[in-house]
Amino acid sequence: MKSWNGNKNLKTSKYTEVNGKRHAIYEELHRELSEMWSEGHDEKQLQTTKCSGNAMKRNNRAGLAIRCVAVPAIHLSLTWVGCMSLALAQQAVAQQSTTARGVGSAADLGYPRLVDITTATGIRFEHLSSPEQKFIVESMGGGVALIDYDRDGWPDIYFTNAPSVEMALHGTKAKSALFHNNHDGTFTDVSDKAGVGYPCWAMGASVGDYNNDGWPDLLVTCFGGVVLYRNNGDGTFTDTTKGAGLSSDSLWATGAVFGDYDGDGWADLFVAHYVDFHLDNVPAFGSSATCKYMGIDVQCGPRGLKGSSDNLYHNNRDGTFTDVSTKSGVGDVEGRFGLTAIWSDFDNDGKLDLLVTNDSQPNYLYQGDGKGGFKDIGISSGVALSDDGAEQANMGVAIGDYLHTGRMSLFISHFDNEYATLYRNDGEAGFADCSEVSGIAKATRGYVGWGDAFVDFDNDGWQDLFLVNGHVYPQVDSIHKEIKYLEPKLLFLNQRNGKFKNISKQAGGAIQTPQVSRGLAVGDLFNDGRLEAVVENLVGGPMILRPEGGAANHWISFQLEDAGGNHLALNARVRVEAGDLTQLGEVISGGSYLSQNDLRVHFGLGNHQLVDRATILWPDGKVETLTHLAADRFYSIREGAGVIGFRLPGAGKVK
Ligand SMILES: [Ca+2]
Ligand SMILES: [Ca+2]
Ligand SMILES: [Ca+2]
Ligand SMILES: [Ca+2]
Repeated sequence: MKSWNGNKNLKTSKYTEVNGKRHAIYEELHRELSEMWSEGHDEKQLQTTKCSGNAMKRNNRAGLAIRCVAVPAIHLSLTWVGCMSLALAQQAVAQQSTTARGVGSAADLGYPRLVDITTATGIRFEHLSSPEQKFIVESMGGGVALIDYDRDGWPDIYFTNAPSVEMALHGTKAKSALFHNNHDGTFTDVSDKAGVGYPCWAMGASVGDYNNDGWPDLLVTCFGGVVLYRNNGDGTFTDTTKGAGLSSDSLWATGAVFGDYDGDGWADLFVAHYVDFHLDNVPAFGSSATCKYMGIDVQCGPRGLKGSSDNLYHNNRDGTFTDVSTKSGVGDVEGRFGLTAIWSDFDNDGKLDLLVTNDSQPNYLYQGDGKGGFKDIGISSGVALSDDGAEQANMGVAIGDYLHTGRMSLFISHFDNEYATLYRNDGEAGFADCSEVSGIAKATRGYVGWGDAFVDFDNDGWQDLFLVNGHVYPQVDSIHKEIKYLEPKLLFLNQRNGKFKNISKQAGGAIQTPQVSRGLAVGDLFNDGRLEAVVENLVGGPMILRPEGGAANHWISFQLEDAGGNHLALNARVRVEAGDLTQLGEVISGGSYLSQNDLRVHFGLGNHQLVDRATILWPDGKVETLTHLAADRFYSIREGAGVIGFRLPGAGKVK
């Protein structure tokens, strides 16, 4: 991409040296946001909402009227009251600033249909699976990563693959695949040239630049440790697992994520581990109480099996990592069934935190001190358990500021007898389970959820929710009329008032096609300003969904480059203001379920053709402000240098 050499619409670029003052910056940003929310609603009316009780704490500092944080060990439905009070406030603002979306078909709402374009992309890939899924290790895989490995500005796709136990016992491997984006809607399988076809019994993948050479590297999690592929910058990768000091990681790894927790400019690596499972001693199908489901024999686990501890690896800045699991406090000594991890500054104190979900056990939320120490605040923050104090399956995790409050909320997918959980971030390290009041709970019961995303398919500036499903037991088809092995996907429209509307049956037939889905990655595959969804299925081929039709809304996309190390700017945040819309986005490694979204930060802008102000909070705490950015462009931003290039939608239009 050429250097940026003049854009009439870009008037100023302000770069602020504020080392060590990140918290103050956040407070300032939130004060502004809170003032925006406060306009137009009756403060007195909201303060009459009852929020007393031992399980609640008043949290009135940030100016959002009354907000409540539940302590989930004590079962109170008052959490929902707390949710309602905020919802009322936001509804008032939504009605004032934007016409709230009513009910009707997706087409009535101007929402695009999600069309299955897999065949047209030329991608031919099949995740292997055994028909009976007799062992848990056969039913958990299928991650997908978007990685622009050749840095041509077009996301490429990596699908993981895994054998069955039978295949593995006979020494047969399953081939994972990397597909190069050809810029014309098609992809080419480059797995052999790239050298990433046979990493291991692969589960998931995530992206980070561990050696800070600017080339995104690929971390594959395996039933049996991790494989680190260094990107050589010439279309090939080298397996550097051993040299990097990661070959001692030999357990069943699931969600692995890069994040620079100590702020030294080098991306560190967290690896969650699941079950202590060995092919030479597999638990027999249906053999005990934990191998039954509704009275029939099924695979065993995770309950009844031994869990495995997690690992945090500190980047030594020389291509190697040091295991700091014990010292850091995130080592999971009790060995919970870890599945998905995600780094973000959840409490907005300027220090990176780590969320780790555990299957059928309480989640961890590790509050970071910025220096390498962590404290688990899962229970007190409200994200360890459901609102009624239940341990849930905790499969996939999406984060997003779906309410425009300047905080990252959580959406966690679960098992069929549970509901997917929407944890609203109320600040002060407190979350409220808003699944019921938001309308998510009812629609997600009955499905086994995996990959999930806050995603604005219609670019109206409000993040919708997308969830892919599929059961773990093929045997359910023989016993149950309601629950099936193959399940449809779910799409929820953000109503801009804290609620979501289930529009799954109004967004085209493709997502109604029942499948056994696992991974989900979201990104703008075709650089046209619309986000695609890539779904990896456990059984059979993937499904690539492209939004078609709907309103012609504007958008903007940012590719961030950190000047002080951490090249990919992981966990940098962008706040975008366009007219009455103020949104927050973040560069995130890993997440969803075993998957990796596009590292570019994309925002829908509704009918706004201009971003008034984009504020970038770099990982090192510096703040950069860009004003008057024209919409419908991809901007490359380098820390301290502002816009260094931009791209118009479509192929070959590089300015
Ligand atoms: Ca590419
Ligand atoms: Ca690299
Ligand atoms: Ca680091
Ligand atoms: Ca924090």
